[in-house]
Amino acid sequence: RLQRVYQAQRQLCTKSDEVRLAEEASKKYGSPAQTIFSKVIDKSIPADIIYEDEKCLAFRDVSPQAPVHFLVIPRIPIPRISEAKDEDVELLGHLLVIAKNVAKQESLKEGYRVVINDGKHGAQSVYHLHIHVLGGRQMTWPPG
Ligand code: TR5
Repeated sequence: RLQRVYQAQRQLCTKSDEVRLAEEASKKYGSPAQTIFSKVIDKSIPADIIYEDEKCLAFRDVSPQAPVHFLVIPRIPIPRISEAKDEDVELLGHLLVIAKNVAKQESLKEGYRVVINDGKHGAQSVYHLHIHVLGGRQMTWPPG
């Protein structure tokens, strides 16, 4: 049901609205607002969680851009990769290792793409650090 509501909202958006949404999100950033991903972590909203441990979790993207599209997020709310601290080195490494392990669990044998969007120019729309993993189809380069 959540996915249907979300997709109905998204269908009202054009491609340039995607950029506008990201711009609005980047303006709001700076307030200590909890993002939607905090609610995924505390399980106050439903998500299709495919892996979790004490540091992070992985769940399917509600608006998948490939046959397999999941996100890996830290439990602590780092807003964006550019705001990560040098001391986060171990956590950041952990997130990448989990992205790789879950990609294997998802049988992405032909390869996949790993993406982190940062800020307005990166078209980030949720200000809780997340690693996208997309696979199950041929990707192209450069990204839009
Ligand atoms: O644009 P960026 O890189 O910030 O990526 C945010 C991603 O979060 C997008 O791919 C969205 O489709 C995804 N997203 C947004 C919501 C959401 C989600 N994935 C799973 N579950 C979600 N819920 C419950 N709510 C969202 N607003």
